[in-house]
Amino acid sequence: MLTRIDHVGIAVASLTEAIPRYEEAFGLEVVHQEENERQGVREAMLLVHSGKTGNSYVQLLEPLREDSPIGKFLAKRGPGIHHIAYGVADIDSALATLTMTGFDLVNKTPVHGTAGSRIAFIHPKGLGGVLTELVEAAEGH
Ligand code: MC0
Repeated sequence: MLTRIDHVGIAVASLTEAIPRYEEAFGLEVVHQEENERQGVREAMLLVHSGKTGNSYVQLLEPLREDSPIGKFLAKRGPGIHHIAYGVADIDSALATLTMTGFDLVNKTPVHGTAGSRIAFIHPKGLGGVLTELVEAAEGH
């Protein structure tokens, strides 16, 4: 079902401060930035690797408001790894399989993710405490 690690989502207080650290440390480049009002985030995607089954990124996430998943996470735990995201070729079929096997889905149907992707989150409690996202990337991403 999974085709790659699409991205690791990292909660930060400020993109302006975090982006140069990742650029300096690893020579990564920001290839996309976006504000996602529904998710309450401003995000930056830094390309790590391009492969046959798609790309892998570091995703830096800054909250748009305190009462958002990233805002609450920062207040509770401070900056750090917020979620892992796996690529899938067909997110509808992946969600149908997970529903059948009884996983607790945060999103029962796909919602809008970065760069036109279709995404869905699976609750951390069923996956070893790790908030997990599935990503069906848009063409060319
Ligand atoms: C909360 N918990 C986590 C967690 N966030 N555990 C692991 N990783 C995380 N990131 C745990 C808390 O410690 C707590 O555990 C329990 O979940 C409830 O926490 P809460 O603070 O009361 O939060 P809730 O229940 O209101 O929400 C948690 C939930 C939420 C995962 C359902 O954050 C959510 O819906 N996340 C999915 C959307 C999201 O994260 N959007 C931002 C990225 P205890 O043991 O104390 O009960 S958007 C994004 O990344 C997009 C744009 C993209 O990739 O394209």
